[in-house]
Amino acid sequence: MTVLVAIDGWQPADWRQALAAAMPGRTILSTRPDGTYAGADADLEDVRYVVTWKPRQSLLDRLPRLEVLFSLGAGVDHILALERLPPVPVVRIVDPDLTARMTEYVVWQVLHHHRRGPAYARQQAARQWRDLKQPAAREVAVGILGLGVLGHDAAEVLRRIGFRVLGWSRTAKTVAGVETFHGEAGLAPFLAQTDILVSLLPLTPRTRGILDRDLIGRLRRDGPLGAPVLINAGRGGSQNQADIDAALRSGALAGASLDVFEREPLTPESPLWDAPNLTVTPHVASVSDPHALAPGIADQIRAYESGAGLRNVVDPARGY
Ligand code: NDP
Ligand code: OXD
Repeated sequence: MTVLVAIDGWQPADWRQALAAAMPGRTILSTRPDGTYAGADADLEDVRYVVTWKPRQSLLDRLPRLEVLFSLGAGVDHILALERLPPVPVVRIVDPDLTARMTEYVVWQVLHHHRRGPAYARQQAARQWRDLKQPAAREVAVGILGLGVLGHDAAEVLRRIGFRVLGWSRTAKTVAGVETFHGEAGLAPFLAQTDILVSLLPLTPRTRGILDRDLIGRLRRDGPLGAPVLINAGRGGSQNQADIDAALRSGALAGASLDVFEREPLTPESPLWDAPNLTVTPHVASVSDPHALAPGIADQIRAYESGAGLRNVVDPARGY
């Protein structure tokens, strides 16, 4: 029951090593760092599990006995976009390590804008000593698009810090202390009350391009920050970068933080690098750490082989 580590863009060797430590005695094959597999078809015949980030279609087509695809990300758009999805369950990462890292990022960026980080950085560069008006957290509403595993945790921590927290999801949700909205009908009232918008949405046909000029124009405009702020750590395909750039330059957005982009890496020519009050991070809001995540994947494989069901299986029709 061989495991194949099929990774494009991250370090396959780190994952192979971490999985070998978590599943001693198991044959573990892996791709080269460019995502290609150098071995023969015969090696691949016993592959039952693929552990993957951005798998190559040509490699998946060579696995006659594949039983489960494990995504190394919480997001599975990189798998569901394949031309021929193998007819096996797709399991995504849900893990306290990944969740805690994302909550750190969201809290970091919310506080950065709330505590006037971009303005103080400019003042420091100009050697200026001047205090700026600072609202209390309770006066600021943080709206989270996507109240799933990651959105839920970030909402709870932000609420404990004192922010008013709102959340939007596809289906109705109850989260203590969080004002929840759902579906198309819930979007307008959610946006109209939001000062800092955080997107933790998966990329699906319904969420593609949702963070655009129209949505920005529906955010609360008379809030304590002067204009709304946008933070996207979900997927770049959900944002219209030209609209965000224009909104930052016109003042329709007071600031933004983007960890994900329509095309990654963001090219050196992109105007976003110079957009005012924008923080750019290179898709690192929550990295998948091999040593933290490999034991959970190994446990799932052992449970599956002993007849227990798989957890965190994605619904391809829903898209996440
Ligand atoms: P979940 O599947 O647990 O949550 C997704 C949430 O989005 C759910 O609340 C879901 O609603 C909501 N949602 C989906 N589609 C819609 C829609 N059309 N309208 C309204 N709400 C919608 O995912 P996670 O929280 O684990 O992860 C979220 C995303 O974060 C991942 O898909 C990935 O893209 C991104 N991510 C980014 C990372 C980074 O480093 N930048 C790292 C990890 C993840 P409902 O609850 O009703 O199903
Ligand atoms: C993920 C990611 O989906 O790292 O986990 O983007």
